[in-house]
Amino acid sequence: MKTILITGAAGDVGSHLRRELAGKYNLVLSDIKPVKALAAGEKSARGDVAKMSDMLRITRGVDAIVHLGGFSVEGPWEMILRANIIGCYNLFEAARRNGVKRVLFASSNHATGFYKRDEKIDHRVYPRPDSRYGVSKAFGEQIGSLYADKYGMEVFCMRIGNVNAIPPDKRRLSIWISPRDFARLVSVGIDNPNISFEIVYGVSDNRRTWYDNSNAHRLGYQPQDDAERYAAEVLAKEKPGDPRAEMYQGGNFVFAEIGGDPSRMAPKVNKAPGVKRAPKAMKAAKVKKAAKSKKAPNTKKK
Ligand code: 15L
Repeated sequence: MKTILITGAAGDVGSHLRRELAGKYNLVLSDIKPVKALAAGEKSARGDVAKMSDMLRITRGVDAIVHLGGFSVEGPWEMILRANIIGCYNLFEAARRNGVKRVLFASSNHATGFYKRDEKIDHRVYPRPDSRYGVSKAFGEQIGSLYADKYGMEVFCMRIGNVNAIPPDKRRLSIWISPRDFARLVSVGIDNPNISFEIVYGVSDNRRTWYDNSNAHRLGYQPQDDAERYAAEVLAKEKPGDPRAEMYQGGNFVFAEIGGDPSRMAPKVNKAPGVKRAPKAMKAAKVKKAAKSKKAPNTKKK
């Protein structure tokens, strides 16, 4: 039986995963806080992702790592830097030094949160993070790419939507993943022998999906759940949200801290194939540019 290290094992996602994977693998459960009530086949290994010495200790002797550890929402830069940038580097570097080839990285839908909800994106699109948190997830994917290319590690990046027993709101009807589907996806990442570097979306088979998840399916992922089953219940409880947040896949993460207008943050022209520019944002950017180019009132005429 393979021995799998799960970082961030005491968190919500880690707790779901621990329950779903019980008996399938030996689990080494790591978190900054103690992991409680260990069952047969489970070991605890306390560690802080920001400390290289801890990461070197906990990654020793495992067959694969599921890296869930870090800061899991938007936060102050210092927190994101410590837990998600330094922490993620430490994890990959410690794995490399200990000869652990396979790393599953918990990326997030917020690495691509600036895509609009009427766009369908696949694993090849350019990241469009919606937050410092989203940037840290794009960084984790890129560290993974570097370690796969340079050191031959096997890296499986999961852009996770929302792991929950039931989808909590309308946005999550498109990005929800049931705990058992998440465990199925993680098992693909652990057991598929042909992984070098892959990006997949961590979502169930949702009718309202924004993702073309064919890469996950190609690698063997067969989700069994669909958020639509809960749609009537979820929509009946949905309170009217901010219409601006509803335009973007990342929801509230998109306009937090920019004075409430995402069009102010219209991304610069990106000519990479498959990356579309949001038409309204483009219009707003043009209007702003035109306004800027007009002469200021106190400009002297010659
Ligand atoms: C995430 O990446 C977070 O870790 C999780 O807490 C949720 O906010 C989720 O995204 C989401 O977008 O629902």
